[in-house]
Amino acid sequence: MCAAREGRWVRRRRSLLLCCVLVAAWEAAWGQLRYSVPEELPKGSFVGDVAKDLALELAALRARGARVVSQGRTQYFALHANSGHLVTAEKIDREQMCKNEPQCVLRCDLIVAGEMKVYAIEVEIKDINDNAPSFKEFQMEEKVSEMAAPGTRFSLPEAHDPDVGPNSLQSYALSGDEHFSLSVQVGADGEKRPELVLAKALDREEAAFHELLLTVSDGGEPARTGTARIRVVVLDANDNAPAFSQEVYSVRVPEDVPVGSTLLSVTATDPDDGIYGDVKYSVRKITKKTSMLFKLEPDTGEIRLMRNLDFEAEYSYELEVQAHDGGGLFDPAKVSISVTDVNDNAPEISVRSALSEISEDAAPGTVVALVHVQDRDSGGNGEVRCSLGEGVPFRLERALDDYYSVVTARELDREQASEYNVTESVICSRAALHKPLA
Ligand SMILES: [Ca+2]
Ligand SMILES: [Ca+2]
Ligand SMILES: [Ca+2]
Ligand SMILES: [Ca+2]
Repeated sequence: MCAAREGRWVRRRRSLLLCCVLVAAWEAAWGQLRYSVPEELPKGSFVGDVAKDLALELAALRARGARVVSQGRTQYFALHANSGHLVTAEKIDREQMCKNEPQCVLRCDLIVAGEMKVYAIEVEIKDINDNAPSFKEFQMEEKVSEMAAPGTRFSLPEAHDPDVGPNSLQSYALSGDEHFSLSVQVGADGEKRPELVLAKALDREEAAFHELLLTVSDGGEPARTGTARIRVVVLDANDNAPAFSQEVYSVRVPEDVPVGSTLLSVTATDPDDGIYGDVKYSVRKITKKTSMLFKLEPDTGEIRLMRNLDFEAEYSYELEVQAHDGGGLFDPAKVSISVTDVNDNAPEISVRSALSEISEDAAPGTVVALVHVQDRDSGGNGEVRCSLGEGVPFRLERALDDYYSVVTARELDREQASEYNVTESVICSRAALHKPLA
């Protein structure tokens, strides 16, 4: 029988065969012949010159019905009758016959029936490097938090090479990224176990994936290799606070801006993923009065006007806002809203003092009324010019800032006009440079 020699089974088989041989009173000779051939030879390849090595006559071998016998189903060897050579009868795969056994020996018997003799033959099947080391999966994924500390280890899949000795798996190598290095642990069983080591801190916002190539080599000549692609997925951590585009947002708006208008938008960005990067806006500090005028939209950062502004009542507002992400990190900013004046007030004229009557011989320049003129707008919008109507014998003189005196321009003549409504003839309007009140 030609089969793998495997410990106990081989011993049991030997004794069984020996027993049979003794019973049959055959003359047996053990282990006299031993050959060595590489695996995977084509059928009919030369193994050994049996006739020569046993010093048997070729003619006698043929005449006495010599043959090679294996007990298993497969006959791996045959005797070439013309040459007396032992040849392969099948292609032999060492990996299939002997798996990881360091030595693979097949046995068969040469039986010379005419002489009642049996010769045991051992054929060692030598390994050739006909298998490349390989991984079960060519593509794999490893998930690593961006907060993982350098030095953290992650197990990698092991490769397998069914060849033995130097033709089997010898080394691993990793390429692709400076963030990772390779460590190979050798177990008590001598197995090499590759591990991924985090060499440099990760940042998902910088690189969310890392593509690595794990290569395994055997020690054959030439060496064969196998590869596996490793995709490291970096898991997000909330390592970024939202950041406003400006520390202070300033805006100037006219006091007549319509209610509901968006006055400005504050914007913050957060490069994290999912809720860690989801920015919402809120008011951090505001007076009660200001809070009734402005509304901050939590999703967009828009600040909208809720009530009419009035420059004359208040022309500047300040509030503090903040942007926060879903992980509790935030950033504050200041908002300054300045209200600009619009010409929305008409001058108000009031008579502070007036004579109810005057003698017609009063000297020109006699004061008959004191008029106060006020415009609640400021600057140019509050500048007022006053005059008197046509055809009255009075003129207007500026008395003090907002005060005007109405004085007689010439001598009066009671016979021509006995009564004047002086205060009604005072006309005030905005300075010519500014648009008239709508
Ligand atoms: Ca190999
Ligand atoms: Ca092999
Ligand atoms: Ca992050
Ligand atoms: Ca964040």
